Amino acid sequence: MTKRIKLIGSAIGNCGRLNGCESSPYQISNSLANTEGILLDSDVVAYSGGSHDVLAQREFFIKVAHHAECAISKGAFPIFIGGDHSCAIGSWSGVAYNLQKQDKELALIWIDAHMDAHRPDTSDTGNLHGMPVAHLLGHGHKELTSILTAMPKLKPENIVYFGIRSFEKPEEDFLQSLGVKIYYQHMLNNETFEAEFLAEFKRLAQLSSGNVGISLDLDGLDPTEIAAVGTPVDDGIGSGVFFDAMSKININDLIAFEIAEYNPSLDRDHRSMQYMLQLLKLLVYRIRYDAE
Ligand SMILES: [Mn+2]
Repeated sequence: MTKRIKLIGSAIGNCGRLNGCESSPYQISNSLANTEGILLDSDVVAYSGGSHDVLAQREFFIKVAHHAECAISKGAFPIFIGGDHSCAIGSWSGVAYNLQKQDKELALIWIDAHMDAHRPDTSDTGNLHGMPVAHLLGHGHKELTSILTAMPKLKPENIVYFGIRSFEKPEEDFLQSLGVKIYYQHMLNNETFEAEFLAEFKRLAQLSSGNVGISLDLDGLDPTEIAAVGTPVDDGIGSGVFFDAMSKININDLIAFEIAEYNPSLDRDHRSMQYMLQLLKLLVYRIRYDAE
């Protein structure tokens, strides 16, 4: 029997710099069905609150987290589609809660140009898409660190960053004080990325007994190839390099996958959409047919 896949969309965009990401889950699930013939069981949760309305955000993330928790408890593989990257608070809170109930731990690989590790008091903009990692680690608005459970969703030693090249000092100081492992973009290149990524994936798989998540902020990739993001930063991981690495991970150790920050209004040549469709197709095939 093949593993069931559940697409869980977070239609939220106003916690980022530009609006637009909120339509991404609809566009991606439709394009996957129309272009690649892959129709996934999907639920999209739409956010309708203000950009700094913490209580509305809490209600939204609780809904998304419930979908995530429910999918995993039924043995399905969640593919999370954002949304600006604040969506990660809902998705990974749900996954982590499910694991915590079984005395297990989530490990997470975070691919991003940015650290997303601001706390409300260090962020100039107050935009939540710059804060999801801090919240998953248990720091920030109480309303958002307590989605489904008051327990922190991630241990600092269970998250590893790749692609980092734009950040503020308070974020770096915060992560360093916790001992979070960071592969800055300047430490790796398109020749060395794959070996380090696969080694970290394997290490986290052992540490979490096979419960590794990957959250891909599209702006972690090279913006000359993947341009449809609101906060592009020069350089970045080659999109083909990341694709190849994803084709080689042990798929049995991957518990869920997330794509965030795709902004359809910036995708003039549709290259970013084409890339995501190929990546999701790879993932869907690997989960359905490679998984044991
Ligand atoms: Mn991000």
